[in-house]
Amino acid sequence: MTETMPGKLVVAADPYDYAFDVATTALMIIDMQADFCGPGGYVDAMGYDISLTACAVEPIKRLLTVARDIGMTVIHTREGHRPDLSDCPPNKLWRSKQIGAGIGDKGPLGRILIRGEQGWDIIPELAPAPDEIIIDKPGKGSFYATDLELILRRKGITHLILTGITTDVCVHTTMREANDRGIECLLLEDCTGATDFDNYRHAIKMVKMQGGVFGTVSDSCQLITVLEA
Ligand code: C5J
Repeated sequence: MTETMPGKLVVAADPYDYAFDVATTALMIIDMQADFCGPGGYVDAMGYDISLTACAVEPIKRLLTVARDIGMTVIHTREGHRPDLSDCPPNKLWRSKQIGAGIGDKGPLGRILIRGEQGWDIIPELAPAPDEIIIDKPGKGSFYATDLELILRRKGITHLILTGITTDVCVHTTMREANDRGIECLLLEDCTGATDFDNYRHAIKMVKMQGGVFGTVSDSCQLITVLEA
């Protein structure tokens, strides 16, 4: 690891370079579940092109290997609901049914977005290691109705490197929630994807507005170069 600022690692990013310490930074891998990027999952059932979300798998995998090697905190999230749907807001439920992929309905990977089902699981390529944190969330944001904030505070994490899917929904919501809590965020554009390419592009652009309204944007190659230097 190279220090290019006193006591800090710095990765080139847009609209500002991202300075961080490994000890106070966590790699967040958001919702890399079969329901969001696998054949037969929720996104597939809605008729979207899963190659637009699955494209994040390989870059995240490479970065995860490096993060594990250097001992960076890794946090995985999973969106999903209890089998009785008691934690699924009615508006989320009826909208999913309206598009033909009802939460809780049976699909090729089990009941859609239900905890414990095959589609809800994180894909094997990115399976969490036993010591990694997993946050189960009922909503789009990773802070809502979870213990994420408490865990970050306990671990002294002040910086989050965001990866996962989908860029415009769960990644963006989490980034906004984190940013409002004073957490310095870096989004890696090759480690994320959306169900619509224009939404992906615009979600990245939105982060960069106003001098970095939600944080800053780089890619995994630039980050890995800094981490391995
Ligand atoms: C969505 C997510 N898109 N993980 N969830 O419903 O972004």
